[in-house]
Amino acid sequence: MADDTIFHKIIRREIPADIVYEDEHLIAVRDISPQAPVHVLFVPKESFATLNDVPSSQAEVVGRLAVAAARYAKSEGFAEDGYRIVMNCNAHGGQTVFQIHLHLLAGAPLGHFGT
Ligand code: DGP
Repeated sequence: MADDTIFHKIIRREIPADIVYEDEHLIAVRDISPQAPVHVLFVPKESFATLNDVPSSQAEVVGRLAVAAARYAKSEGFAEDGYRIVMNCNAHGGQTVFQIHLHLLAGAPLGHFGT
């Protein structure tokens, strides 16, 4: 169901999670299977299964995720060293949870990809 993913359950406090930030628009939780020393997921409270489902009129939903990730990086002191943000979409993108979310990866040099 569109509003019954693992992230909706975390937002509703139905399952435990390591929540590092929350406001009226979004929640940020540590990834259960971290791919970097810092791996935090920024999830909007509005339901969108994939990035394909976000209309232009609601572009701020995605913008808020990116700005919240950058603010978190600054607050945790790794913004200067840098970080990566990623949003996977559908099968070829490797998306496994169908509520949009931004991955923030940091804490070590991540190397280049896609080249
Ligand atoms: P994606 O592949 O882009 O859909 O990323 C989904 C991420 O969600 C993946 O990195 C693992 C993470 N994840 C899956 N289940 C849970 C969970 O129950 N709790 C937390 N914190 N993260 C989860």
